[in-house]
Amino acid sequence: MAAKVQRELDQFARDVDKGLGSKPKHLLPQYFYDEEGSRLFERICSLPEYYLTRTEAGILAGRSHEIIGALGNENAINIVELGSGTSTKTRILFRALLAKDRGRLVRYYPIDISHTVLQDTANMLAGDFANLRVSEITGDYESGLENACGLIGEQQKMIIFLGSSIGNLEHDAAVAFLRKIRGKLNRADALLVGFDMEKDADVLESAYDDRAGVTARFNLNILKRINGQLEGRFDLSSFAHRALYNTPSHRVEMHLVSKKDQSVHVGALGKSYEFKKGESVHTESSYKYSVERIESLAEKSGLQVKKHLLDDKKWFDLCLLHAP
Ligand code: AVI
Repeated sequence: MAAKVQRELDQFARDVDKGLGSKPKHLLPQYFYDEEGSRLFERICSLPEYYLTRTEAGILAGRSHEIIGALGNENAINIVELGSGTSTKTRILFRALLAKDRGRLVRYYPIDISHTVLQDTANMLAGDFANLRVSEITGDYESGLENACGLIGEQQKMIIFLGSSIGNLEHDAAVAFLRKIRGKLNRADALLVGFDMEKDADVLESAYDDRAGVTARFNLNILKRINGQLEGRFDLSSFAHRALYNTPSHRVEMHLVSKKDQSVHVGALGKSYEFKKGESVHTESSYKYSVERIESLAEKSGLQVKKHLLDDKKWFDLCLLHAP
């Protein structure tokens, strides 16, 4: 375990050095999620401006029969969730699955990198749903998927990837990721992916720059993490959070903008990094989709869209896919 922690820390150090040494500077969004970052992200999900979570939950609640319909009438159903976190939205699906046919058994394989969150969630779910069997899998998406599919064998399954997490992947990475999933899907299986749709720049930008400043703290937390884990000397008050919708690239970008000329030392790297006043560090891209671009992404990944489940405003698509 100690060796694993050290390996992760070394990788963090290499990624920070590479990102801050690049032009333009960047940091990888995966590093938002330490304990504090994960807590802040949970808060973001219930902010009035961050419509994504409640819109997706609304689709799950209102269209659950169509989602369940993709699974046929098996007595036992396998659900694999990538990046399950606290499984809050997935509960909506369980309620529908287990209420519709009380004799049914659902086997749930939540995959997440946080072992503690997984265990707490698994215990709570097992207490709340009698016919739910939870086999939690700690790990990254790839190894987790491999494990879950090994346990499920040839039985029918649905793989779910909610929350518009696909939007944090660049196009080629999204194709590669979906191709990996495609390789695990049999004919009767289904894939459910949450895509955030393109909309007014104002709506998008306030979703990533809320009035209470929670997203700003979430963004700045990456510098706090460098301070805590890599002996960084970032003064958080001399960087500003910025969110903008890059229309031609179809993505919301988050940046940290230096408020002054400054040099910041990172002890673990034995180096200082220079920032010009107004210079920005790109910390996250959140891609927004259209129905056409979802279909083209599916096609490039060897998948086919079975159904687009959109809310009334067409702000979010919970897309059902399968392997043709
Ligand atoms: C996790 N991911 C889908 C979120 C998003 O909307 O891109 C992360 C996030 N960043 C700022 N707010 C939320």
